[in-house]
Amino acid sequence: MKRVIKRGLLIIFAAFVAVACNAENNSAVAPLSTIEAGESCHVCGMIVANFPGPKGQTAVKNREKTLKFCSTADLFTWLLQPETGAIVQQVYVHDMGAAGSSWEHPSDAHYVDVKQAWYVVGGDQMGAMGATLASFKEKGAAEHYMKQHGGALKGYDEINLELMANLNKPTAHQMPMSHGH
Ligand code: CU1
Ligand code: ZN
Repeated sequence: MKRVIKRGLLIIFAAFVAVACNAENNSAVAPLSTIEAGESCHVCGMIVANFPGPKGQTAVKNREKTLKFCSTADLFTWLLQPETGAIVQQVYVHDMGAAGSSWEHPSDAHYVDVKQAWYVVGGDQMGAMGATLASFKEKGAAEHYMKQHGGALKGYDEINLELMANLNKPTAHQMPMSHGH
């Protein structure tokens, strides 16, 4: 009997902590560690700092070094793998709406939690691996970007492996015209 009550209290406490953390996450964050000149992407091995567009970084269990990703595209490809869930801790993406950020040089001082960010998918600006997800802390900044660069607004929960697989597929209007003989 006593044990049941204890467990009930624990669950309530855990729920409370989860809510409190969520509220705190709803703001820009500093990087876990800044992107160093020669650092390579955990997925593809490209030098992260050499490419335009938003990048990602993550802390994983039992590993001292922060993993870096050349693009939000590579970050999500890694993040959405079933085995990643067991080891992943904090995951941050660049806030492309931050002051001092440009597509060519996102500010490495301004990140946002991957689950709190807004994403523009299918815009006309390319990241390190081609089509990518433009990440923003503010929904308004994402909408503003969308007006200039096209694409669709997505929340974290809408990004899945199917969306990632279709990222670099040409849409109908980009397909080369077929010339009949
Ligand atoms: Cu790459
Ligand atoms: Zn990469």
